[in-house]
Amino acid sequence: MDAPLVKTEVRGRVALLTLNRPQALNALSNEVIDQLAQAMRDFDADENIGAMVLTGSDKAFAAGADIAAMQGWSYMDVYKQDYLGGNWESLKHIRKPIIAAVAGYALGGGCELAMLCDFIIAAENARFGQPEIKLGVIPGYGGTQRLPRAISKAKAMDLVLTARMMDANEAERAGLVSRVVPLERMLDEAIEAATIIASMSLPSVIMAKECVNMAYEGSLNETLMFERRNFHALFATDDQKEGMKAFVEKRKPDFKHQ
Ligand code: CO8
Repeated sequence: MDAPLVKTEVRGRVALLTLNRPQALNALSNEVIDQLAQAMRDFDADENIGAMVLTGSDKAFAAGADIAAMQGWSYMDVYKQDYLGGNWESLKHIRKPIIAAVAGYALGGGCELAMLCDFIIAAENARFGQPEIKLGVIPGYGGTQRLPRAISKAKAMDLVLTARMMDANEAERAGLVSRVVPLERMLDEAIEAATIIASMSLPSVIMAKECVNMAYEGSLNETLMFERRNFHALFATDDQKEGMKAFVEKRKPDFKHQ
């Protein structure tokens, strides 16, 4: 049997997903994304999992969409299969938090996949870029939309139009990544962060993720109301009672995730 293109492992309440196509620097083919989407859907539905970490290899998180596969495609080929829709698009509907643990290259679709995750923890050797323009195309998986929201129009234009790469420190200064750590620390750092998230009340974690994402998707008036209504809704959970009672009683909460 062929090795899986996405390896999975469970550590406590955290699912670790590792892109596993080293010979092509984890280039994202439809097959890779199909396996990734299936694994993420399964973990999303698994009540023993509270958060996920997505990573690649030390050399590449993912060096982009699979150029070898795309090179011969016509307009009709990509239009009819709705390339980058389907399972590609489905990843944004995963409700549990996903941390991208990025080492090495995160280019093109690889950078876009990292941005689709909820936040990025980068190793010092990480390099981010949207070099599609060198191939005669443009980013097609959120690069022209998520990058300016993450790092400002000026820097996004710079990266998208010149195809230059940004190192981990520049990416942190620009706000694309939340933490930069030495390579050997990266996975532990991401798993520890995911473990903290997974220890929180799952309904409040999911609502927090939805509310932060709404900040990018609607007008301020709508999204502030969305936030307030979700805040109100959490008062219907047992975990809100437990969390606040535990604070008053000066002890750790015992969340039941309901
Ligand atoms: N697709 C297919 N194969 C790839 C890709 C890729 N994106 N990137 C690397 N590979 C392959 C190489 O062809 C090579 O294979 P082989 O050994 O059989 O020749 C192997 O991986 C190792 O790569 P290199 O020998 O090139 O390794 P280097 O260390 O010399 O260079 C680089 C590393 C700089 C990362 C270089 O490989 C590179 O420039 N890769 C392409 C980067 C790129 O242009 N990415 C954007 C792709 S386009 C894209 O993502 C489209 C976006 C639109 C939608 C996105 C949806 C995901």
